[in-house]
Amino acid sequence: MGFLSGKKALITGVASERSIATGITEAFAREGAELAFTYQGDKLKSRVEELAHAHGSELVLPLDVTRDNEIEAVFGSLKDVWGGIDIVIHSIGFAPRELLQGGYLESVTREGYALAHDISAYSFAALGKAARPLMQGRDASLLTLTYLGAVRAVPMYNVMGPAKASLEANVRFMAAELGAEGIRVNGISAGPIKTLAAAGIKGFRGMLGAAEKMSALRRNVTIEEVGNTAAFLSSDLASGITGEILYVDAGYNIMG
Ligand code: 0WD
Repeated sequence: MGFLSGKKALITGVASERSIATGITEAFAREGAELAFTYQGDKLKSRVEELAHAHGSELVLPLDVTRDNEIEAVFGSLKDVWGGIDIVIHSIGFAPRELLQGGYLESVTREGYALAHDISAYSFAALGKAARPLMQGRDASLLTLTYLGAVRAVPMYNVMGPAKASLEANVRFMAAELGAEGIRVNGISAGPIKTLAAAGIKGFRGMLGAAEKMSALRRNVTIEEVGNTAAFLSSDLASGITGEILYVDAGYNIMG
């Protein structure tokens, strides 16, 4: 029996077989969680359905996190089918591509800044708000994915830096508020991994190369490693951990 057996988990952010959310799905399925998925846009529907079916799940729902009615519909469906929910995985981030090249002040715009923060940071609070009533009395967990650019001025990460800083502050504020209800809130700060979102960052190869050369383990991390950590953090094995940002970066952030 896996350490997530009996847990009902919603996984967002599957966009391809390389997505971090795909690595999380594999680990969750192996550990016995019951899964539901969301997809953004019709183009991704069949891909996410395929992954869901491979893990015995029929619960695949559309979700663009900029739309309140879609967030409401997702949790409405989960309430109908499951009654409640134990785990939400927020693996969503976005900034307009033009803002992820050149200098920060050179590229940033009011609209781009607002959109990056809406999709990458506010959406975690929005999912937390909607999930909260379904998580009562269940030792539940909310988990998001962040990056070192939240706390360091990583070149080219630009507007995503402030957006991830906001996301990490959300982890702390949400953890403080939801703790009394037995709901834990954490973030995983992953090292660079080649995914669709990462391909949008100019100079991403350089980030991968630097991590490989400079991390304590002298290599990059995999979606399987992030998936295993997500499974642990979302499980009752991590019952004493909340409000935390856990680095899964092969020890890059500790190096001088
Ligand atoms: O190096 C990396 N890949 C790292 C990623 C290092 C550290 C953290 N992360 C974070 C990302 O910032 C993001 O928060 O992990 C999370 C997942 O990213 P990923 O797995 O690297 O990227 P990807 O496979 O592209 O999935 C992110 C997905 C989107 O994919 P696309 O490529 O279509 O933009 O986020 C989803 C979408 O599926 N997404 C949305 N979902 C709902 N509503 C929205 C939206 N408005 N916008 C993007």
